[in-house]
Amino acid sequence: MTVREINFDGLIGPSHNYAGLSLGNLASARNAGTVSHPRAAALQGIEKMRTNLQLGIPQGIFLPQWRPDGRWLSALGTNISDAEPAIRAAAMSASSMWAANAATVSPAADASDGRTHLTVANLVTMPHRSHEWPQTLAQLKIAFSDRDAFVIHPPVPAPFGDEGAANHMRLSENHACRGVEIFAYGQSGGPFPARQHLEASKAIARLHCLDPARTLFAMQSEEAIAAGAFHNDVVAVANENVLFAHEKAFADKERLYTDLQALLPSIQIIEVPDRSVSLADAIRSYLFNAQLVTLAEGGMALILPTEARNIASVWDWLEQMTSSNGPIRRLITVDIRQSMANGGGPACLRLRVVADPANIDPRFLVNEAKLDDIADIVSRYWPEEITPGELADTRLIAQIEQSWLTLVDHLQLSGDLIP
Ligand code: SUG
Repeated sequence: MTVREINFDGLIGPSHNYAGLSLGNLASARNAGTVSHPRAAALQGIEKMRTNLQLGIPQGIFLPQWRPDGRWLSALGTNISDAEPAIRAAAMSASSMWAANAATVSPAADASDGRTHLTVANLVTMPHRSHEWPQTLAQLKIAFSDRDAFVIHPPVPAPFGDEGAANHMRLSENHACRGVEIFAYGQSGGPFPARQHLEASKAIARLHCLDPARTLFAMQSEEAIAAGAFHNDVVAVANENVLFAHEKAFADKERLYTDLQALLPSIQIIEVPDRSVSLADAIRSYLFNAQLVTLAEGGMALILPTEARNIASVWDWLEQMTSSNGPIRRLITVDIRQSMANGGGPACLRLRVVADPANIDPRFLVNEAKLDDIADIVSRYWPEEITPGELADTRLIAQIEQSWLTLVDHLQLSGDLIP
């Protein structure tokens, strides 16, 4: 059995648009009402997946969801043409692209029953995200259908908000061995909601059969949420024995660092001081929303959005870090501007699963050739642009539906996923 870290990226769906739906997500608010480019967005996401493949990291994919979500609209007693603009935009959102919010994953090495656990996120805080979980759950059940290897849990019940892996980190000597899991939660975010609730995180830790002695609950700092860190992965990221975090990410960092050092003596904590990179610059650049990955040649790389290169304080700090002989050796930038404009960076677009790829349904794993085919479908079917004002346009909706049907048919998943 070969356990690897596999990144499952959400393919950016044909209804990708900028509706300003996420309170507390500064990019979403800033770009509300602007014209989106779903085709370019999906192609950018595919290029990011290729970057991972070229580094020798196995790559998976989650499919976009069926939009508009007619089931959700009918449960609200309406439909896409009659719905109020905010409900219509929520029903059309392509937000499932941010796969870090699909589920929380605990690898088999951490669970007392020796299986990998996945809990689909309820995303109850934001209306447009609250109806993602049924279609996400359907995909998880197919992708991870091997019951000896995986346990899939339904969402934690409302009102306990759960936003999935975006508020969860795992530290370990290496991916395959027993780790320490950190659940970040929020209590207060100034003017913005705290989207991850402690009660949800505790429930997941219990459901995943984690060892309480190796499970930490760390509160996000109010200042970070108020500055736009609506998920903890906007201010911290971990990989194997490295924690890379902003000085102001956590309410009580001393306690977190002390607990981590006791549980994982080899830990390397790389903290970025606020005086070098302010919270505002960290959030504008998405410096921490990078994929921190282990390289085949040894050492680690940060896969960052191009925006990180454009902010001098951030890039200077990164260059200094990589020249200092620490564990992070390489900086790789990817252009995912379409997703970034809605507050979704490289780390938001992927869900990490540490498992044996042989136990996963191959329809959810990709290589270069499969990405070529998907890119071809995207180029032929995805709308070139969408203005929020045209979300009820019947021609646009027909094109979005046709795009989805063509893709799932190509991946031989139609029968299983059509809602
Ligand atoms: O939930 N944006 C997403 C971005 C999610 C980023 N994910 C992680 N940090 N892991 C959100 O706020 C904007 C949609 C809009 O405004 O149209 C949106 O949902």
